[in-house]
Amino acid sequence: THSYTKYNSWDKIQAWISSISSSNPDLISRQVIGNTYEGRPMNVLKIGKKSSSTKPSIFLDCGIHAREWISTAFCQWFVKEALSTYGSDSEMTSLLNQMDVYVLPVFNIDGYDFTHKSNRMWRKTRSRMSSTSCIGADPNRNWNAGWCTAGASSNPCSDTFCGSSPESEIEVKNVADFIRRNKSSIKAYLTIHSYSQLLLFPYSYTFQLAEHHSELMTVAEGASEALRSLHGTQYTSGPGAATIYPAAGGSDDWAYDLGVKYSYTFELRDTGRYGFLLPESQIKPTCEETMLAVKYITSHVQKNL
Ligand code: 0X9
Ligand code: ZN
Ligand code: ZN
Repeated sequence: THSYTKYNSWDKIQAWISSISSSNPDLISRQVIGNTYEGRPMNVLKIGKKSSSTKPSIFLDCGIHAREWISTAFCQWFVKEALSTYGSDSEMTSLLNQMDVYVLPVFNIDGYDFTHKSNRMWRKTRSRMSSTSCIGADPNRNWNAGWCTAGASSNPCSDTFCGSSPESEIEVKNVADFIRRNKSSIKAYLTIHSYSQLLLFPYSYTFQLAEHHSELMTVAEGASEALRSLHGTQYTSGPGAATIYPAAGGSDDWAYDLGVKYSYTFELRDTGRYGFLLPESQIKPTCEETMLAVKYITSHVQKNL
């Protein structure tokens, strides 16, 4: 059975997606944006008070990288918190009244399933190419943003393989199409990874500063401060290239260059003691503190609509 304080298998998450959407028709609607390489449906949950007109929105995804299980846990936590605090928490109520939040609970479903069944440390998609026996591409090197020019590999056997072309991975194509389709409403793009305790923003494909660098930095520092206030967890904020490493073809840079100004990549706990194998006992504190940072960003976005 599904639990917010456990790392749920894809089968459990899929059942959870169905049941939570049908139990909360006033606040959640869902849509399939396409299937994964292996044919699993990619569900996006739209969370927000129903409205006759299109609301401004935020796109949140988890699980781009298969082994980053705390990321996937966070999207489920976010949905639960949104539903359970709407109407009592003023920030959440205001957010969901004014905006919709699109949540993609698991981006790389095939990879995530593979980490549960075969190889816990798998990172990439599970796509096949006729030219090689190596499997998958890095779904955070496959976007059309300086594609494969830095911090990515053209070797299909590498963990950072950029793919045969931008959006060669069907999961990336499905999400990119969705964001392009809803571009006029999407005001923020938030993507959750682990680990290193960082709050990153563009650019990662170049060391050049983004046009909105100072605002993005100020908001990131405010969000990190909010996060730290709960359990003392320290985050570092900054542009990806200078803060973690140059790496082209990432979703945050792509969304930003499309025109989504508030584009952030979270790298959740920890700093390496457990790394990707973060114990389940840390799901609750990690998700609680991350909620504060996400809400800090969404409040700033709302103020600047
Ligand atoms: O390398 C990545 O894709 C991310 N780190 S991870 O350890 N989760 O793999 C960082 C992504 C930062 N943004 C871009 N490189 N665009
Ligand atoms: Zn990652
Ligand atoms: Zn706590």
